[in-house]
Amino acid sequence: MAINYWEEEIETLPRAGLESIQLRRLKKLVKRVYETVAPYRKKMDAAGVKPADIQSLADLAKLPFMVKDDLRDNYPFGLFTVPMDEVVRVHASSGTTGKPTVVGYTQRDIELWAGIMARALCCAGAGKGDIVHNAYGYGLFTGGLGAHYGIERLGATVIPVSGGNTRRQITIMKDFAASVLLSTPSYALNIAETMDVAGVDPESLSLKVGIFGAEPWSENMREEVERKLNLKAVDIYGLSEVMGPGVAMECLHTDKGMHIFEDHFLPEIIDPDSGESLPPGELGELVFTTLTKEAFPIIRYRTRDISRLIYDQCACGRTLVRMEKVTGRTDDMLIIRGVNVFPSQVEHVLMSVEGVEPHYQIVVDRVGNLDTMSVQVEVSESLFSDEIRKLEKLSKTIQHEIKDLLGVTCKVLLVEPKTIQRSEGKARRVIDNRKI
Ligand code: DLL
Repeated sequence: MAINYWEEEIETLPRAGLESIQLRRLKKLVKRVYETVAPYRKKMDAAGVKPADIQSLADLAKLPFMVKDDLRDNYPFGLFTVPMDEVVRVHASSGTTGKPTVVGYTQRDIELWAGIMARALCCAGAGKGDIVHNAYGYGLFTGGLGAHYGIERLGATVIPVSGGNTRRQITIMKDFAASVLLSTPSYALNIAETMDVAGVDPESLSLKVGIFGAEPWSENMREEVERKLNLKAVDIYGLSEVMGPGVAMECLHTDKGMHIFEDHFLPEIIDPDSGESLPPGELGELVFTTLTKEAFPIIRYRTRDISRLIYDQCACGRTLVRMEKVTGRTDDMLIIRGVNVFPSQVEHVLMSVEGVEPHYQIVVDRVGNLDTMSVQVEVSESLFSDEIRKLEKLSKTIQHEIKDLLGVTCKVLLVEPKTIQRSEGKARRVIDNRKI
């Protein structure tokens, strides 16, 4: 199989060359961020580190970490390094409570991202002439638009279908002879199931590869989706705070991890408890520093995703380090139908509703291939003895508020006071019955 590179020279650069590019970019970035963003300057001053202290890649460890709450504290645009009239786009993802985390892009960032996504698509063997069915959601989520610009940059044809209306998606995929499918892996399974019900034979489609990500998925799921959709399934990783989709991408020549586009995103693995850097190959929390982004660069961002870095030479010839499939997180973030949900956000909604007690439990399941979420919550004695109609109204209100804030539809079950098991330590807020 011919290997498809987007930027062969940089993707196959020996490590020494790559590291010298990384160091040059890192020094420039730290200086710029220190000079332009007060919250970074404050954090670096408190850690006693100045831009001039960064003389090697190992010096990165001297810099303070950034976490999701730093974005919340500077909501919405406080960490941008350029004036708003240079920001041409914003995206947002879930914050840990009421407010989303917001990221911004200059025109150059958007162009850079398109190029990086084109690289990622090439890893999956896609190119000009392909018809790409993009079922990632368009909107504040980075998936839809991020992939869209990359597909166009590649010179392929994009079908900007976004999520939902699965039957129509199947007709379009078939009639337009889509050769590449982009979606979350759970949505791909949902498509497969809907095809089965509708009696559509996967052989009648033209799909050759599926690029699935935005949520964890196992090797078993890969096998299932490959069989049911008659395609080769590859993994794509990314997060809004670092850019969006395309931070790392699996190639067709390995199933041992995704290549990180290291000339743009500098990875580290740390011990999530001590924050210490771990030696190559160890399992730990993934941390990223962006090296080229203008509007919203980020230094040492703790992703909370658990992975390890693989430095073996890949059969595809790319020298870029690989990250192992993400299997878990160090925090309690759930991904429900591709949407990131923090239990603290649900709590935030519940606590704003009168008569609701601070005792609740979130139950997540996978029914067929669809994630479902239900929230059980205690209501006060007086409310509970009220008429059914009032309770129904309350449960609808909660459901509506949750949908409004999180974008996820859930079932709400109001229960009598003292029915939810009390904790004897950490409350067990989430019961996740999915077997991924
Ligand atoms: O999910 C960006 C994306 C869009 C990636 C489309 C791939 C495809 P966020 O909404 O900010 O961004 O969510 C980021 O999703 O920290 C991981 O926990 C999880 N995640 C993303 N890709 C994968 C993957 C997009 N391939 C969060 N495997 C990340 C496992 C993933 N988890």
